[in-house]
Amino acid sequence: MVRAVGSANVLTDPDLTASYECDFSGRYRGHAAIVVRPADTSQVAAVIAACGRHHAPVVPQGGNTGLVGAGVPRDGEVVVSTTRLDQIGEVDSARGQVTVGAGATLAALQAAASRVGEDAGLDFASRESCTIGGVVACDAGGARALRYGTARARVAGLEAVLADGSVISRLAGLPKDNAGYDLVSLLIGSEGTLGIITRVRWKVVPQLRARVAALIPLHTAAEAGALLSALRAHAPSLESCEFFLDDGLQLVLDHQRRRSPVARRAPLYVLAECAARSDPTDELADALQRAGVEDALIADDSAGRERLWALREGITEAIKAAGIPHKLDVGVPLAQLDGFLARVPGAVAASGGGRAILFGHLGDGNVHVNVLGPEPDDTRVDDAVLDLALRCGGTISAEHGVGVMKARWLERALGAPELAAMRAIKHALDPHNLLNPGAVLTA
Ligand code: 2HG
Ligand code: ZN
Repeated sequence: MVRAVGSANVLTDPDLTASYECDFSGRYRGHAAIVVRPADTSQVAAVIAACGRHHAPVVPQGGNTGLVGAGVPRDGEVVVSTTRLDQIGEVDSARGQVTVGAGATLAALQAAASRVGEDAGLDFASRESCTIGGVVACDAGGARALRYGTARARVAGLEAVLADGSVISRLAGLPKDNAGYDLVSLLIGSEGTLGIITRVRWKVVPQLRARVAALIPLHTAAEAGALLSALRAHAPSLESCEFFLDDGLQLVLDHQRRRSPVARRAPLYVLAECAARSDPTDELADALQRAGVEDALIADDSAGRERLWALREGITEAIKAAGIPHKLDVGVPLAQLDGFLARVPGAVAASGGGRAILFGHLGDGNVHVNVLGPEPDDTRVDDAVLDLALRCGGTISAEHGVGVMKARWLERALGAPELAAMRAIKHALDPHNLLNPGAVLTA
C-alpha cells in the first residue's frame, strides 16, 4: 500500500483516521484498518488490486457527507479516500462539458463552471464538502433536480476502477454512444459497490443570473401541491420548489439565533426559486397570483435570497445540533404527499416515539423525515417510515441512497426478481464482495 501511495498517504494513527470513521449525522461509525489516500486513477487501481490480493474489503469515501452509512467503515475495512483526485479540467463550452476528478467538491465544480458563464446544474447545502465521485455514486439530487434532473442527468461519462483493479474509461462525452451495455449508468447510484469512480465527464448548463425567490406560508400540503401546479404552468423559469414545516423553521431560527422573517406563521412553507436570462420576478408574481397566494416574502437580490435559503438549508445543521437523527430520505407520488405527511407523526409515535421534522423537495415528492429521540441502533422508526412510504406508492430512497441503513429493505421495496438481478450483477463484477460490502445489498 505504501508503495502505491507513499507512506504519508496511508493513515493508521487513530487521531488521523477518526474523522473518516464517523458519518456526518453521527449515527454510523466503525473502525478502519487503514485509510489510504491515492492521488490518481492508477494509484486507486494499485490500491484496489492490493486489497484484492489480501482479501481486505474496501469502503470508498469522498467528502464523507453521506447520510445512509455507506461511506464509513463498519468493521475494519480499508477506507479509500478520493479527496486527492480533485483536478478539474477546462470547461469545453462548445459541448458544455468538463472532466472532473472524483475528489473535487461540488462547490469547486460550480466555481469552475461559473468562471466561463456556465452552471453545474446541481446544488445542495453540503456543496463545500461533498465530492463529485460521491455525488455520482449515490445519484444525488438536491433542489435543482426539479429543473435539471439528478446527478445522473449531468453525467456524460465516467472512469472507474473495478473490483479486480482494472480501469474502465468512458470520458469522451459523446452524446451518442450506444456501444454495448451502459456500464456508466450502472455505476451511477451504485454507492461504491460495483466500482470506485475516479473521474466524471460532467454536463454543465448555461448559467442563469437573473433570480428571484419566494417564501410562501401555507396551511396544507394540498395547498402546496396546487401552488406547485400553478408554478409549473405559469413560471417556466421555475428552478426549485422546496418545503418545510413550522417546527423546522423554529428549530432553524433558534439555532441561527434569528428572528422569523415571516410575520404570520403557518403550518407549512414553500420556498420557490425562478431563474432566467432576464428578470423572472413578474413571471413568478403572476404565477403566485394565479395560485391565489396573498402572502409571500419575495427576494430578488442575492443577499435576500440567501437569507431565505438559509432557512431551508439550515435545517440539517440545526437538527444535528439537537441530537443524532434518524435520517429517512423517501419519495412519494405528489398525489400522496398530503396523506404521507399527515401519517408520519402517527407512525413515529407507534414505533416508540420521537420528534419528527419533515422537509424536502416538494417538486420531486422527496421528503426528508428526520427523527430525533430514538437511539441510533433502534430501527423501529426507520421501519415505520419506510413502510409508510412504500404503502403510499413511494420509494425508500429518493436521493441519499440505500447504504447500509436500508439494505435490508431493498427486497421488500423492489421485489425478489429485481433484487436477484442486482445480486447477480454484484457477483459478476465483484465476486469476492470486496467493494463496500453490506451497502445496498445485505452481505
Ligand atoms: C437536503 O435536502 C439534504 O437538505 C439533507 O438532502 C437532508 O438532512 C437531511 O435529511
Ligand atoms: Zn435533499
